[in-house]
Order: sequence, then structure tokens, then C-alpha cells
Amino acid sequence: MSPSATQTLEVASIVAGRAVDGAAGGTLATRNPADLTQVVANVRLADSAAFVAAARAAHDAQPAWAAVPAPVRGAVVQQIGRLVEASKESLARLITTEIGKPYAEALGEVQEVVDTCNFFISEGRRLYGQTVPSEMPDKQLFTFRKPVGTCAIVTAGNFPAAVPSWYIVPALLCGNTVVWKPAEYAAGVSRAFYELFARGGLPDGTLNLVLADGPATFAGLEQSLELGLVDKVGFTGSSEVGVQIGELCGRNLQTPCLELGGKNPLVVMGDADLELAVEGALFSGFGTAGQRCTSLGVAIVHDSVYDEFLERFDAAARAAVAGDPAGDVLFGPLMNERFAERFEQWLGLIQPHHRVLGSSGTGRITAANPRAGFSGGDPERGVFYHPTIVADVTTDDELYRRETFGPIVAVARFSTFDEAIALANGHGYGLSSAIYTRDATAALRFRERVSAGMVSVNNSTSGAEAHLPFGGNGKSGNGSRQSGVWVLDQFTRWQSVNWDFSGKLQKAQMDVVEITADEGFRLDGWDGR
Ligand code: UN1
Repeated sequence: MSPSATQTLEVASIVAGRAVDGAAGGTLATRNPADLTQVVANVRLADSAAFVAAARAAHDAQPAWAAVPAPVRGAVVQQIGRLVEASKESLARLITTEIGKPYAEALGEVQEVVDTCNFFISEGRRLYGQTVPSEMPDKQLFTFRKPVGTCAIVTAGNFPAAVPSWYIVPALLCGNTVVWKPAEYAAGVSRAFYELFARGGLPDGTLNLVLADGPATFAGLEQSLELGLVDKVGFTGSSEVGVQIGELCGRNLQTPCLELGGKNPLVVMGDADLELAVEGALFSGFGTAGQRCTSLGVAIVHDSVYDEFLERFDAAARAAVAGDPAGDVLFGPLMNERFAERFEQWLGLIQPHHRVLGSSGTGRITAANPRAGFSGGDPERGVFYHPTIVADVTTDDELYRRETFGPIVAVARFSTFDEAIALANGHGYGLSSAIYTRDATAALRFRERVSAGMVSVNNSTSGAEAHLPFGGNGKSGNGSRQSGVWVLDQFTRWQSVNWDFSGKLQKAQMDVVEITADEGFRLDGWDGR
């Protein structure tokens, strides 16, 4: 079957297992960004009241879900993973059609959901606590992981399946219930994802889907927090919105899990394997049309190889196949028309002292502004942009300081290692980073000094595996980490228990037995007996 879905979906929010009536938040049609004439999903949007209703449904369902033994919750996660795996191609096709992600990458994204389920299946049999010795006899200490409660998860559309799974799978496994607000422009994928999860056996109300715009979501979240219906917020998106969500959570004494933007640096040392470095820069700069939070932001290249790197990077970007994401392309369109306007703003940051490379033009690919080798029909049917390499960027440039979501890569030069580190950290983001070098000392020094939460050595900034901690520092997040065992600290709270079976009140710090030492003893003058 062709890797593009054709049937138009009719979708709405789902609260407590039922579709929300009407369209209190208006309607929306998601369109194939490679062919804007194709409507992928007709969406009935909900309002803030529906968000609150979803939070209430999740809140009401939580005690019963938490009472399901964790290994049984793990078995439900297993069933979900198997269903996702069995629909891998269909879900990937829908991702390709709704947000324009190349089909091979979309398959990888669905695999990331399956991997996440696979990881957490057996966590249901662990969720380990500890036994801890007491300072007193006949008393034992323990720790238990308790679910946090109701989780509100708000996700972006660039990874419309994988990133939600990073939150939703461990949240559910730990005994939480969820209100999920995905990106509206990926509503069809989100609704399909919900269906696979629901069919996996989740009781009604355990996972609720709210399709709503930003203002309705924010108002609904604010009310739900104030009503005590939400205990944890997870958000993947821009640093600007992350700040607002952080403020809202702070007012309610909550610590959200924030995964925000990046300006991910890729350092090319003088001794680097340049072919490998260019391959990495090409994939992380222009794969997914540069719309990953881990996408390459700024390549930082040593003086001695600067010109050669640029020449090779330019040639590779020019030769890369852009076009119909259902075909074999490096990248397709931007996800949605709404990103086009913002991308044009980033292009507006290019200054006269910059050199622009990477394609036969800049800006939107049209008949009048063609991309040599464009694959797959008329580019004007979709939201296609030329890949853009901007060379000779410095720390004074706006282009250096801002995250630029889309197919644009800045390139800066350095001569000393200190300069490379200053460039890698100076913008204040700290999500992903990479260094290409054959020198182990340089790699280790980079790891130590780069501020990013994730470091690649001789690998691109993108493509984190689903079971290593994922998250950033500085403007890229609030220090929370997703994935693997590390995310358990987001979705559980530690409960400490002490159990005294001495039959009397033993007071900590006061009733502790003391064993004395011969404090005056010194080795000096000691004869061994
Ligand atoms: C994101 O863009 O929000 O490491 C996540 C990667 C992917 C996930 C990106 N596994 O590029």
C-alpha cells in the first residue's frame, strides 16, 4: 500500500471513553502539508470546560486504576504495544500524511512507541522501593513509589506518537491517569493513538483526549489545577510556553516535567572524520525538515577544516532529496502552514555578513523559486522550504541566540577549544549536543564542559534512544528527565515508611544506642600487642 493515508477522519475529544458532543472550541481541518488540498481530519475542538471535565474524569478514575496491581498494568502496556506494532504501517502512514514526516522516519517514530512500551512492560514487575536500616532495633524502614495522581500531558506535533508515549506509557504504568492535549494540527494521529491505547484495555477515564487550541487548554489547565484535579503537568514545546506553564504550576506548588527548545551545537574538531560529520549535520539539520527539538542548531567548526566542511555540507544539502514524504526523501514539508510564517521570520534574521548555502534558493519552494532535484510533483501544493545553511554566524547574531525550528542551520567557526565551548553553551539552551573528533581527550572535555543534557560523540544531535534519560538544561527545560527508569521520578513520589515492632516508643535521634571509642588512642608508641 502507498505510504499515505487517504480516508478523511472525523475526530473529537474523548472524555471518560465518550466523544465530546459539539464543537465548543470551533472546528479545524488538518491538511496534508505535502498536498494542502487533502483534508486528513475534520476536527471538532473542545473548550476549557471540556478540559476540566477530562481532568475530573481522570481524577475520578485514578484510585481504581492505581488499585490494579502494577504487573497487571504492565500487561495492559504490553497489549497496547502489541496493538501499536500491529498497526505500525497504518499509524506511520497517518503521521506522514498529517505532518509530512518522511515515511521511513515515521516508521521509526512508531517503533519508538513500541520500544517505550517494551521497556515499561516489565517495570510493572519492578517499580522497586528500598529497604533501609533503622538507627534503632526492632524497627524497619522502607520506601515505596506512589503514583502522583492525575497527569495533564501537553505535547507538540513534531513527534505526534513517540513523545506522547514517553509521558503516557510510564504515567499509566505507575498508576496515574491522564488528560492528554496533543497538537491540534496532528489531531488525526492523536485520535488514532488514543484508539490503540483504549483498545489495549484501559478503563474509561484512565486516558482522556482533549483536542483544543492553546488558549482553551491554558484556561482549562489553570482551572483544573486550582480545583485540585491535576497533580502533574508534562509539556513538550517551546521555551516561551514552557515558562507560562512553569509559572502556572509554581503557583499551585507543582513541578512540571518540561521539555523545551534547543539550539543544539555540533562541534567539528580539526581531526574529525569530515564525511561522518557532514552526514550527521545533514541528518540532524534537515531530517524531519529540522523540526526536532534535537535538530542541529549551530555547527561549530574548527578554522582548519571550516572551508572544507562548508563546501561538503553545502554539496550534501544540495544533493539531498527533498519532496514527497511518502517517498524516499531526506525531508518533506514543514508540518503545517502555521510553521511557514514563523520560519520566514527566522530567514529574516540572515544578515549581509552571512553566506547562505545549501540549496538552489531560499524560502518557499515554488515554480519561480525551484529546488533542483525536488522529488514528487508540484511543490506549491505543499509547505516546502529550501534547506538553508547560514555560514559565518557569530555569538552577536540573533540567529545564534534563537531556536530556529525548521530547515535552517547556522555555522560558526572557532580556533581554540574554549571558543568552541563558549559557542556551544552561549545561547543558554542545553538540550542535545555533539562533537566529532578522533581525540578521546577532546570528547571527554566536551562532555564535561558542555551544558547540554545529552551528548553525542561522533554521532548527530538527533536520534536519542528510547531508554536513556532525555531532557535538557537552561532554556531547554527545568531539569526533568524522561525515558528509561529516570522518568519514574516524574510519575511517582517517594513514600517513606517506618515500622516499629519493639512495642515501645523509640524516639529517633534520642533513643539511639551509643558505642564508645578509646578516643585517646594513637598508633605512636603502640607495640602491636
Ligand atoms: C523531540 O523532537 O521532541 O532524539 C524529540 C530524537 C528523537 C526524539 C526527538 N528520538 O531526535
